[in-house]
Amino acid sequence: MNYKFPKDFWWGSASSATQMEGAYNKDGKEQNIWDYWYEIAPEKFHNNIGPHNTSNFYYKYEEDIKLMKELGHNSFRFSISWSRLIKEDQSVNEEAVKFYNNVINTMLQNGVEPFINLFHFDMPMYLQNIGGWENREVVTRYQNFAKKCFELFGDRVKKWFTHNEPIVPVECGYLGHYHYPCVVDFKRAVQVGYHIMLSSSLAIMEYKKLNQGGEIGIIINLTPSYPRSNSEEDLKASNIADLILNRSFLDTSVLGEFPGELIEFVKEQNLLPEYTKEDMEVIKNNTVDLLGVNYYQPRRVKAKESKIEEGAPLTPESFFDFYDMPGKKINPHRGWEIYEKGIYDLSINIRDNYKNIHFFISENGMGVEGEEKFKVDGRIEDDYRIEFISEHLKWANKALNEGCNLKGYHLWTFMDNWSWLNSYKNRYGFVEIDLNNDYKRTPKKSAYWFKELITNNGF
Ligand code: BGP
Repeated sequence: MNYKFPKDFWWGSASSATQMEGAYNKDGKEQNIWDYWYEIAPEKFHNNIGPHNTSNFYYKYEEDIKLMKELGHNSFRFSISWSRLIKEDQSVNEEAVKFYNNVINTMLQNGVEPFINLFHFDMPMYLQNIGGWENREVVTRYQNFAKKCFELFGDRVKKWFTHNEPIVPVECGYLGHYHYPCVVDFKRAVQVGYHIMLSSSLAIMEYKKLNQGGEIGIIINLTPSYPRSNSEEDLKASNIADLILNRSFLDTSVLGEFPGELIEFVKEQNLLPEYTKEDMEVIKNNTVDLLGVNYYQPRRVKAKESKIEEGAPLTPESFFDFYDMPGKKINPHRGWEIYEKGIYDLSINIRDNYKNIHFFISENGMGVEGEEKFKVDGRIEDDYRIEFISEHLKWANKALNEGCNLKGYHLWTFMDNWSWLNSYKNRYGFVEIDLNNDYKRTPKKSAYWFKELITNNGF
């Protein structure tokens, strides 16, 4: 064996409430932005498949958790649906409490540790209607939701995460048209980003008060920024991309402060959000215990060359251009670059610049369209996924050997799930879902390969 991992390494996978639960309007669940958006614009979703048609974990969680155990997983990250747990009148939905208790207890009975995330892009519609993350009141409502989750489940759950990919609601919802409310407005986006980070610190504060003996962190998608060249202009462009898209979230979570350079930039561009000194103190005093890092692709950057159209709104991309590096490896289905060494580079960055905090790869994965064509005797032979995972793990292993505090690896995702605008176009799971046959679960070849890897704790 060439690549050995430490004892107690966290092996497993991740998913999120909206993407896997189903039962979108059952047992007291209220609407979130995805349910609403699908209702008003179903044509935006690939093949018109919305969040109403997910893998039905709500009804099949026992079968799924047993399968996780059979496949050797020791941990699984999922999220609690805010709009399922807390009703518009702010009371707790007891049906939801029952469901999440059942899930957590079943996981513990099967030796699969629950890692719970509190926000995975799923703002309740009753809160979006009062401004969503733009409204400071929603930050307080999130703080109450987080506290309630700790009180209800924290006796058994010892790994908590405040947010998944805090940049995404900002970038896709307020700097693009990929998440509701589809606004392009840099100033509003900065306010949203600031409030999300504040909400994270407030949740950490609540967690610490309860002294439940677990750990709390955040999950950030790090896209290491690589400049086209070492020219001053390219380096500057790459630095600004890193500052806005990575460090806004990473520095704040781990070091308790927004980078000075970022504050300067925001002031210069007249983008300063509304904030208070008290809130900045909360951010300073409530940093994370651990970090989840989602890694899919790097960001190749060059100095701005393209012209900004007259009247076009200001966005982060007003300050840099993407560099289409010749010869780069691409996943043709998702269009994302595959650059395995990125996992090593970001690990070294965390070791050297972020207190060598302990972290794990909380998402990494390969979305593939049309996987049925790889079926042999009823099983998808996804050798490309095995190669993808093992090539990333080789670099993760090197990072470990060089002193990085890496604690685990979770694949996105356990079973094929519904994904935002792409619905089921690209499949990521260890386990195939048959949409035409009551969401029947069938493990792919990679699931058995991964099982063996976990059994040997290496490959
Ligand atoms: C991450 C999200 C996941 C998941 C994944 C794959 O950014 O945390 O929710 O969707 O990306 O992306 P996609 O499904 O868009 O291909």
